[in-house]
Amino acid sequence: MTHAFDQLDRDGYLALGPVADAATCAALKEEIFDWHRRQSALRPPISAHHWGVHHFVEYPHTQALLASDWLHGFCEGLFSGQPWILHAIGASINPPAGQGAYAHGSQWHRDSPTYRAAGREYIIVMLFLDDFTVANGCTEVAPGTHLQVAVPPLEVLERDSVHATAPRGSALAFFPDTVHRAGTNTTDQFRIGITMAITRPYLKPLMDYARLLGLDQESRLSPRLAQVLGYNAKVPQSMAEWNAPPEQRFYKRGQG
Ligand SMILES: O=C(O)CCC(=O)C(=O)O
Repeated sequence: MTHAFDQLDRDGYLALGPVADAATCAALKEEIFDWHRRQSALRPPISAHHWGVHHFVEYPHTQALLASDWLHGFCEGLFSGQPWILHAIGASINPPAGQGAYAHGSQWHRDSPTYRAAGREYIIVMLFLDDFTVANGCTEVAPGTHLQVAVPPLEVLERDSVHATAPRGSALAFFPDTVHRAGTNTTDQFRIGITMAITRPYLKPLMDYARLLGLDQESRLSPRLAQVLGYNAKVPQSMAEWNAPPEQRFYKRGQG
């Protein structure tokens, strides 16, 4: 894996896989669709075709993904054995042309507004739930852009970018500074991936997953999943929480 991490450091992205079988991919899609239905009922539509789906961590296959050996093996190597947490999880849904655009993803962009020179404290891992092809708008990455402070001009991105084509069940890791986009989906089928943003615990996550699931749910989770969902890196909200005994501390020792 050392060689692979060298490649990641150099290019800003790394193909992983295959890491998940077809049944797992199908089950993860069902969880995304169910969450999308539930969330759509709870919020006013942002647009007629709003495909943003985030934070579906209560589902069993999603939890199994977050606790999977392949993800842990990868992160363990990348972060040199230091702990890490989920910063955000979302579905990257690239609809067929005419069924709305995946507005954020289809523009060249970085996932973090703060340029951090590809330090090994933040990584994006995307699991492909469909075959990713040029025709269905696979992810496109611009190699080496994580090492450049400024985003290169459009013509350079278009010239140098690489199509991350791979079969369903494969994964792609890239730094948040690596400029990328979702391609245009010219098929009549949705193209779906799960994007996990993963960081060292001292970076503020986009969602407080421990409180989203419930602080009282920790005993139902494996120690590995509790770590990933931030139960060991919670921010106290009161002096009583701050003064908790060591074994109940909110931000536990060793989180960095
Ligand atoms: O869906 C893709 O291929 C890219 C996803 C993406 O760019 C993002 O979610 O930031």
